[in-house]
Amino acid sequence: MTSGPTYTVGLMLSLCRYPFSYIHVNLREGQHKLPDYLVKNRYGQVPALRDGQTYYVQSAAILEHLAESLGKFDGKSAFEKHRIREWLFWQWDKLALPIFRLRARARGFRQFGDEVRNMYDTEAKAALSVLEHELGKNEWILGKRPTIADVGCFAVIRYLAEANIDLSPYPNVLAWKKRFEALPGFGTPEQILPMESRLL
Ligand SMILES: N[C@@H](CCC(=O)N[C@@H](CS)C(=O)NCC(=O)O)C(=O)O
Repeated sequence: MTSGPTYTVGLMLSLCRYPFSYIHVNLREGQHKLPDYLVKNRYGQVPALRDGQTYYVQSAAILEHLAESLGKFDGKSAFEKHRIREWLFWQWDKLALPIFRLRARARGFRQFGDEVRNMYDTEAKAALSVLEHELGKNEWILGKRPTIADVGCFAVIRYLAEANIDLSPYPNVLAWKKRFEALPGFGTPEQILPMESRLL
């Protein structure tokens, strides 16, 4: 099973046409909790991005780092950068959490009862309604062009089916998803994350 946060980073690099090496960390074997990995990511999670001598962690923070250093999908003003950050915080708080939890349950990685499942389902649909409303105003989250706010949200929406959530009641989100998938450099998790190490 691919990691959604890791896909976020791989997708961004792919959209930026920036070649990267990929080292697979096997979560089932607990490699992410071993001392040599914790040096890279103190939170004991994937992904970790090495750029020069520095390891960057937390996918939303990595998106900001890449947007700034590669000069792509970034905000063009301090205000736009602020708006993007708002969306990235919201995306983790309201969108990613319920969807990734439902996906993990469906794939057998987490166990919880129907009451909790229904709670996450309601939360996920409430977040989708927010996105649906915003995407009714513009083609992209911030307006006329895609930014890392779209990349962050897309990398979650991509996994909706695995969370057993139907996107058809959200036509604006569906249209935006199709626009996103047509961007140059786009790839699915399976295309971008090889699940085995690939060095440049
Ligand atoms: N907020 C983190 C979430 C990362 C995350 O949840 N990674 C999962 C894999 S999809 C993980 O490493 N889980 C193992 C754990 O948390 O112990 C990010 O965006 O990088």
